Amino acid sequence: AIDTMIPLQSRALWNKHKVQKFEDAEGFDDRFIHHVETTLARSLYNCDDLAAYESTSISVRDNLVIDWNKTQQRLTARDPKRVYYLSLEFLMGRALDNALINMGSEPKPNSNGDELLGTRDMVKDSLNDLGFRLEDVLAQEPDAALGNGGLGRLAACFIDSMTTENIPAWGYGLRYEYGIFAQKIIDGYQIETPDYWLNIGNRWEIERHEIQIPVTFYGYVDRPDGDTPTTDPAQWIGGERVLAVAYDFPVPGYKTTTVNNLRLWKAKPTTEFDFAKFNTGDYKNSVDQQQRAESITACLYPNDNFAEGKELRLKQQYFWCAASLHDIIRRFKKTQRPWSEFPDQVAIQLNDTHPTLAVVELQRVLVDLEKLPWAEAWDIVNKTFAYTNHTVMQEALEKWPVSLFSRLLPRHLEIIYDINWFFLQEVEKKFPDNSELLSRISIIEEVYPERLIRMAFLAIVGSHKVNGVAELHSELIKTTIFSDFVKFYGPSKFTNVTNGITPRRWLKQANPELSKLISEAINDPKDDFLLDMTKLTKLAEFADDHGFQQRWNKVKEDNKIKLADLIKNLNNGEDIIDREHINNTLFDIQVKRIHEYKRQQMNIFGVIYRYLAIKNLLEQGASIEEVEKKFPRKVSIFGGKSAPGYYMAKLIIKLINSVADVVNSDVAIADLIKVVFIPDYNVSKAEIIIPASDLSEHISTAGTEASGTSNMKFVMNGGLIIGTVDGANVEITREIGEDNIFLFGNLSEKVEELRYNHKYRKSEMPSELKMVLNAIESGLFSPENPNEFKPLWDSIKHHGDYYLVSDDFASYLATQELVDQVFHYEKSEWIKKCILSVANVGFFSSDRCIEEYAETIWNVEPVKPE
Ligand code: F58
Repeated sequence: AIDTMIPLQSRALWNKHKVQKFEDAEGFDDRFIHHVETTLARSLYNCDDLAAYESTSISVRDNLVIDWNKTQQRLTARDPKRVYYLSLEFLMGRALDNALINMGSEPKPNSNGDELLGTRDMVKDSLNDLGFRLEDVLAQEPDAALGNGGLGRLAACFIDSMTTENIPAWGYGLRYEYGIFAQKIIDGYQIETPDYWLNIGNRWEIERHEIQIPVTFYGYVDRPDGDTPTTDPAQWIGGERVLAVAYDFPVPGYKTTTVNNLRLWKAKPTTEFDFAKFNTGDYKNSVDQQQRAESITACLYPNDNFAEGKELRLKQQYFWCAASLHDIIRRFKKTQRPWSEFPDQVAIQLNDTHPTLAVVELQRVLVDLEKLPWAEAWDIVNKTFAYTNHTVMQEALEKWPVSLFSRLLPRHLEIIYDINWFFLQEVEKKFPDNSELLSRISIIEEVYPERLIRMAFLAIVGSHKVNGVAELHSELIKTTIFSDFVKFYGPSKFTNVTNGITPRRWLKQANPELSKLISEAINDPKDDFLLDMTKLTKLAEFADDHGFQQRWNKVKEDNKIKLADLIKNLNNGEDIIDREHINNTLFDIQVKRIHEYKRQQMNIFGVIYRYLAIKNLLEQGASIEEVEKKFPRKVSIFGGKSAPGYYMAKLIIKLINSVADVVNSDVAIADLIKVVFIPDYNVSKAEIIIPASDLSEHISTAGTEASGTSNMKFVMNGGLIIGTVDGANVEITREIGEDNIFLFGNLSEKVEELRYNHKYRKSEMPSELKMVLNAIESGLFSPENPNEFKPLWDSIKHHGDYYLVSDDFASYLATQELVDQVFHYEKSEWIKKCILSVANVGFFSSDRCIEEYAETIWNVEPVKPE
């Protein structure tokens, strides 16, 4: 039932003053000036770009909020099943441009009636008339960088697609005051500086003062009826209490008026007062202690594929799970349905194991507070949750010490023990007398000096479906880390949903010129292909068309110029890239978090090899023209952050920058190679970098990259890929065709054997790699400190080469040679490959991905606006 707080006789008045969206330029101008003068208290005489950004954002937000309210009213009336996507990270990037693209429902004729204008173009013209350039206005917005990498960006693409698909969905996360750190490069080293993204306020969020949820930590468990079993209701008497305040971010969908909600929690002190402290005159201390509540949501942990076992991190997780579940349950209870219907109304998706405590918290609420029998409660829990795994790497799998749990969450620990006890009973029943299996599959790892809780196992046991994020990865989790669970549950609990990306941000917004060329070519003036990417297949008809190829290439060249401009700006106005030859310079890009498994070290070794080979040819008396035939022009572009405590990753960054210094200043090689490290890679830089690539590198050791999603972004933007047979590269190959991708290296089936060979020194290092390592060891790139990069060569030569660089290096170089050949001597073939790739990239839209989740895991239906 819709809220009826306003008396019936007052409603007419409300309806008479119904707030309206702006629909045209007039309406926008009006709203814009209104907000400049009232909300911002500025005027025509002191409105700068920042004020224009703020006023535009508030005006756009007004429209979104009107549709947001309508969406919520519709859902309250229809009360469908809802999806809750729990993610500790939402790497949203900027909101304004995306909102302008998404909310532009139907393009309308401009004032002369001679052109169809979407909302973005209309606002652009309006801002022009008002004295501003849209580009400058958009650039004022700081990135919302509440995530580390792929996992956080996936969550952002998913809420875009869930809204576009009209799925009743909520995102739940934390409102960190500090997002991922900003990266500075000083003398070639990464320096981290805090990202206080709220510095200029945040015009997109709506603070819900009225939604404040108390969350408890520490304390003890009380059993009112004496020594009852732990599966009976108990009372948790908490120690510390903090409040979770809701901050809402409206999420627009493309070509729909559905607006969903991303709800992020901020921690703040309760208003409870410590009288004991106050009475002893310790007022200041008592206030200070309360103030510490805020530290819970102060900071995003900056690790990528590494689990940090800090108490504050576990506090973040519980704080967020408790608040979100409370909110979900409150919404469910409004409808007065019986608890048995909870799983028909609620689907909760766990984005990795970070929200696994929600499983335990729901069981606690049902048993302790709602007094449901254990088994009945557990059945509800199990039907409600599903879990997505994003990695097979041991160091990234969360395990929490039992001792920490017993202090911070004593009742939850009891419940986990009971969940495990019932689970192991079932295992024992199915596989009697198999104590090895029991200890392998147990949620509790019995290791000295302390017992650990395996969160992934808890997530599996608490969920009805577990999915990997690409086919290869979903197979690997079944045969490696979760194989015992497949034995016990059978294979049907495990499934695959290959990742996807939103074409609104990653094609239309990042690459407007390519998007325009496509919509013209396939005769789709209203950009419906952004909803139905199968329409792109029509592009294949133009793959051989010489004129079309030239227009295609012109778009690429313009994007490369824009990237060259960005690089110039970041380099204090000094140009690194030779503008004259930009079209026949291959832009070779690897941008992603820096990690040994992603093998940026192999890429830079490849660059070093090329440099040494060129120097050798020149020394043997070859002319630069002759050398260029063998090693045509190439710029190697890197970007990405290292976790602050990840020594090897930081050393790789330093090596890239040191190589850049030597190579870029070597006049003898006459611009044949340039090396660029772009500092502070983030979403808004990605939107400039990705459309400019000729070739991008996705070269992880086979079996280590769960999916990768930037590989999809690069293909969607008309770039080719050099990659290993890993993650989603496999399916990209299947979709776009193996002629259109440069694959190399060992397959994942071989990895174990190769590692074994290294261990027993049965493998040879290829001569090219020897040459590279010798050069590094000679101090060529660190003359003042020849041993600076010792850990890098040691890890290959003496520590077993875990990431198998020496096994893949030769085929990597050979494949790079092939790349040069096609790019420089068969350019038309190259462009054809790019066009065919885009024509067949449709599968990787996150819309397809969300449809799969909705059908096979969530069992939810869209609710379309009337
Ligand atoms: C990434 N994981 C995978 N984790 O590495 C990548 O292959 C995949 O495409 C992507 O997820 C989406 O499925 C990832 O980004 C993290 O950043 C975690 C952050 C929190 C700590 C543990 C790692």
